[in-house]
Amino acid sequence: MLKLKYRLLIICLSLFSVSTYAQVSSIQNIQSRKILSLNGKWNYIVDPYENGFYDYRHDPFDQSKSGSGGFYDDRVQKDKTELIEYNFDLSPQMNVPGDWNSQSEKLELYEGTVWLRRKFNAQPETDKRYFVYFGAVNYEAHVYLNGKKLGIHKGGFTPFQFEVTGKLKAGENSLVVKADNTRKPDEIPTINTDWWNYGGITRDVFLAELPAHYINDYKLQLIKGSNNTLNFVVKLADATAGQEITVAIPELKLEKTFTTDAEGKINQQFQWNKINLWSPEKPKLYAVTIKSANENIQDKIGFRTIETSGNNILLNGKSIFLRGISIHDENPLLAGRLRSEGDMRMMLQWAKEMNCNYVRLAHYPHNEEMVRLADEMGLLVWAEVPVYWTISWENPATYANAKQQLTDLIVRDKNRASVIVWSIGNETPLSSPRLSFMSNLAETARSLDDTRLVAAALEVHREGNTIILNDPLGEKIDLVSFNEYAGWYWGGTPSEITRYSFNIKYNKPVVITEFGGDALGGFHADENTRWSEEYQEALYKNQITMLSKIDALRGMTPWILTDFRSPRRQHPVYQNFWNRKGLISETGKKKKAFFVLQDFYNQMQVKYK
Ligand code: GCB
Repeated sequence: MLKLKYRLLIICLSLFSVSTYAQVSSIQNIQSRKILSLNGKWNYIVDPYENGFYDYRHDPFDQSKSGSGGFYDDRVQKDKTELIEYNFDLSPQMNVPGDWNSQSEKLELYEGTVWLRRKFNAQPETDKRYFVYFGAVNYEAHVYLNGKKLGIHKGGFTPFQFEVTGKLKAGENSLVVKADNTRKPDEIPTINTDWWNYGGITRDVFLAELPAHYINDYKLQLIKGSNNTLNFVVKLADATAGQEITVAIPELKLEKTFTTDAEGKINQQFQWNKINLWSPEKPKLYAVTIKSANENIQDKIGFRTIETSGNNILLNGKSIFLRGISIHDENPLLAGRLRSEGDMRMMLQWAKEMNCNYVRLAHYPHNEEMVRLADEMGLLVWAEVPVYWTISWENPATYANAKQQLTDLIVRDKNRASVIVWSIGNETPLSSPRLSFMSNLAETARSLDDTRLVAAALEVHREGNTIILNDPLGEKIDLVSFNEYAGWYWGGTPSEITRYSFNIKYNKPVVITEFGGDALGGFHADENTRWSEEYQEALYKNQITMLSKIDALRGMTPWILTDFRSPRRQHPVYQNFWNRKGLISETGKKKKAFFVLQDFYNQMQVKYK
């Protein structure tokens, strides 16, 4: 009985302490703040039994009375009698940012806990606030500074930060992260996906030094439907009234000063007439400064409008065709998450070579740097959250998690002109709990940002030779956007698929979010032979013929730019843990179908000039 009481107490204490960790909302444009990079070599310990987290009764050390005992203490043996069964200093190192799977053969298929530690020096000043910022950790991160827990974060693709003011030491500090990429049914994504579950600290880590009343978030964008009215929003980290904030765009001779209200906020609209609008053809970005008495934040922002009208997508008021391709956050040549600007540029450059004006960054938020590059290179973006396949639709915690990831994505990327679509998910199976889950996500996206389109990659079904789209979620979103795999998973050989026609319930622009088929780069045969480049080429030709029958067709992002790693793809000759639907192979060679799509996009470019 006593034991049960004790256990209940521990559970209550642990719930209490989880909720008391300081959760701060995302700091906008971290790169432009005063930051110390904590990237580089981190020592790591692989911990499949979570030995550094639980004691031998499986109670977490960080919930014990002393709060210590775990690997986050980062202890070293003081004398020869002392027993310590771990040692970060003597453990191997890996690169951060970087997934662990691609850095050690032993970890290629590993799913579980790895502890990572970085030491750094700091000289904290008394009137400043300090934060550790993570671009992304997959999936669950427990973060400790100098042996004290800062907090927990779930979600593998969105940024988070913890305040360390008063916790940072002058001199050497030890930052320890327990990263756990175990797949679980109630998480976002769930246990089943078609991509590699890369674990670790996959994006930048910074220590940020900010003034006491720092600017936490800001937005500068055109309001919905206007090409000359700007909306300027600022949120200070605290409710300081009367702070003057100036927004300036020297090139436009624009300079305006506003004062924060009682909540520490500014939300103002004003007209400016000489703005050159951003488009893929002319990706005009303006140098923008946002200044307060103690801060000077630099950004590069483009301005454009996006809306739908009947079957058309209007960019800056003009009907466009989205010449797109889907992309995963993975470098096919080195098989790992994209690690640097060079990696990201390579992917987007390939899309440009295909004459794309649009990319689908599937199936989760990509790096902030990727979206900034799209801004710079002139590529429109579909940005997505990993609400993928069969999620736990009825679990409120799962919904809260999905909503948080969507919110963090929108908060992070709302100043990027390239982003035109917030996607709330991919191929989610019809049911009424799913419909309310997804409808609520759609509403969340709209309430956070009413200037972009909201969409999801839906599914179709068939009756005879008719492909039908009537998913009720179609009513709540702005595009008829769906995946269909005619010629690969169903519908016969590529030449047989042109018999299909479409029955689409909604009068909205149709954007095909996926079609495709696998081809092993360099394998040549006739066009009915699976896995050959000729099969994939014929599939693309016939898909284009079939899809061109849809009057409302306004774009597509075939699946996918490059081959990518997937544990679901096990054919020993043709797949070998690779999904081969790439138009570019894992050696960087363009397959035949690449040129079919390029040709089609050249025609569409002329048609929509
Ligand atoms: C899909 C999924 C995508 C898969 C693809 C495939 O429908 O959205 O994540 O990788 O099919 O290759 O089967």
